[in-house]
Amino acid sequence: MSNQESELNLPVKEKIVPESLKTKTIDPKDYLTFHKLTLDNNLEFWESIAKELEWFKPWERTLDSSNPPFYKWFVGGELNASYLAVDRHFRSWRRNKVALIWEGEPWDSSPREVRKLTYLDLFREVNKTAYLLKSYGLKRGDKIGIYLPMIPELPIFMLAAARLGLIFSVVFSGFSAQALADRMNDAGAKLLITADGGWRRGKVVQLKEIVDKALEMNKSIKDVIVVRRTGSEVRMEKGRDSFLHDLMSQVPNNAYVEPERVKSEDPLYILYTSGTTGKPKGIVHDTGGYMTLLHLTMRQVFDLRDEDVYWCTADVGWVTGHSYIVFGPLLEGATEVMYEGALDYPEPDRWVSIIERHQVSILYTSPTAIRTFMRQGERWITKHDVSSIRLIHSVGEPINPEAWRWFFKLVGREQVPFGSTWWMTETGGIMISHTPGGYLVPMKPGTNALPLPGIGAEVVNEEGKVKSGEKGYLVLTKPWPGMPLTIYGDPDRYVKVYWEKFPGAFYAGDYAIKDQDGYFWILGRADEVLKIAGHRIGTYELESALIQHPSIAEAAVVGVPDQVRGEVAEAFVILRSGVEPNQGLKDEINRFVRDNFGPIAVFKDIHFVSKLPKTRSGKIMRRVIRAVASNSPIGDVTTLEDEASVDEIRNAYKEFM
Ligand code: 6R9
Repeated sequence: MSNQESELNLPVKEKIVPESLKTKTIDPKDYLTFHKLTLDNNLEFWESIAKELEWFKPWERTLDSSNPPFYKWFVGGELNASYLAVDRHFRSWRRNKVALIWEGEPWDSSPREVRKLTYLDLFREVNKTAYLLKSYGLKRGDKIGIYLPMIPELPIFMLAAARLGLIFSVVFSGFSAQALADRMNDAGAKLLITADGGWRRGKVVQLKEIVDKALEMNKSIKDVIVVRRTGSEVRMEKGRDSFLHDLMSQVPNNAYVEPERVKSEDPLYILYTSGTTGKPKGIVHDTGGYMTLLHLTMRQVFDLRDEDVYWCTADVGWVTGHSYIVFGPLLEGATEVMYEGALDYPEPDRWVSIIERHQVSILYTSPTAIRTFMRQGERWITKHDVSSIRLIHSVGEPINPEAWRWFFKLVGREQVPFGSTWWMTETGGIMISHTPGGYLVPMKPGTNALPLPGIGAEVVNEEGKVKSGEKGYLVLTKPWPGMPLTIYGDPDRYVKVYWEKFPGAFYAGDYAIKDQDGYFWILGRADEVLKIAGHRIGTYELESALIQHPSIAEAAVVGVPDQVRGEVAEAFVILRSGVEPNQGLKDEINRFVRDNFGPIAVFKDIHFVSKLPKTRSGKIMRRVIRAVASNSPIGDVTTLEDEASVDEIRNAYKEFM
């Protein structure tokens, strides 16, 4: 039973209303009355939000639902995401307002590396970069890949691509060559932007080397642009690779590139995310619907105002960074912090010092970060002044009530709204929050609270019946702006994965409970997807990485709870005949997976077994392995082919405990 479930079984009396913000709270019942109105008048509601953006051409049809589930929002409308995030502020009083406060990871460099970019700077950089991309002959609809560390060039390239109507696909810089190659192949990207290296915990990650390896497995990429970040020696391939600074010296300083008038339903980006089986899915997001949802959530969930300093601690390589570092805050003309490295480098209070030095007022972070801080101890926080913080949200996985209370006390000073926003790569933006509609509902530690205005969410059982107070599946009951257009290159899979289990509703893949107040408690994935330190990884992807090792014949991976990371992977492998199982081999396999998949693959352990529990049709029964690993009842095993396999897992487990 997870923490959330055990809390829920107690009568939940604890509803926290911060004293200082009482005026802005709303009774959940009143909110739900309003929420119902936004569902009953759904299109009118979304029109009223979309109207607040600047459109080159107004839309003719709010929602085209002629071919479900391939919904199209704001059809006929034309806009440009780069124009909205940059030009609009450049043309307003915000021209000299700071957009990005970027802080590099190296700590002892003097002066400390902090780069501030105003909206004017951003406008110049984005235009010059768009000019450069254009000189490669790229045109609207072409795909490019971006594999960069957390440096300002990352948002700048995304915005420059959007300006030209190019479809970009960012790959998290913690992924290794194979993962990068797979994504670039699937997207058919023509150009790749990378860096010589990136800083992580004081060490250089050799990104260019990884790119060179990936491109041995790719044919679509013809050109590579390399940003100089660490100054590492890199191999440059003639006719393919160029340094950004060399290219930029040819670009006029006052370059201006007219933003393309893209259609609302034109794709803005493809972002790969892990599913239950097979290769990662390329989630395609549109432009008009996506920007509309970001506008709503920045205004309401984050209550963003011009005087705020906003900081989202995610990496731009994941959806949280796409929506809540790049497009959301810039769309609203925010001043935001972007930090390059590890939150606890070189000391556990790096992140607190960032809050204090830049006077961060809105913080968006993750449960795994909070649990890490908790383990490091409160003295790292109390030695700094965090009183600038006025709002906190977390994202990525369920937040356990202990971690919530600890952070609420130490950083929230028991005064500020602190929510856990539920959403996913597919939804484009936040769906469920403690501050829906711009008002705070009383907080209950561990919950996600209520769906946003216009968003229909329910918990249903296997038959699709709505359930209150019982564990079931989370579904979204109405199309929403920001929803996926499709899975890139595989529309059938899009239908199958999300829309077939509960016809007419979007199946999120999460277990959830809706309580007596209508609050949602998202409990975790209902499928074979892991959230390791908030990073979404498919067990299948890790299994594929394992079986590429020459000593491994078969592999099964399950998720097991972890105090800090929330969840980690545990592997059970069958070795090829003649291979000796020993600790050395284990270490080597661990290294192999990290090298081939990326350092985010964290195994708690790797067990050597001679059989895996399988169904008679040969499918690995991960459920059985998970039950053994978590010491809970195995349940129905009538479909199991060989019961001895379970004993073996049990023994493997005991041996290494
Ligand atoms: C934004 C993001 C999506 C999965 C999702 C769920 C989990 C995210 C959560 C949460 C409980 C929260 N999740 N936020 N679970 N409370 N506040 O994380 O996207 O990487 O696609 O992952 O993350 O399990 O299904 P993504």
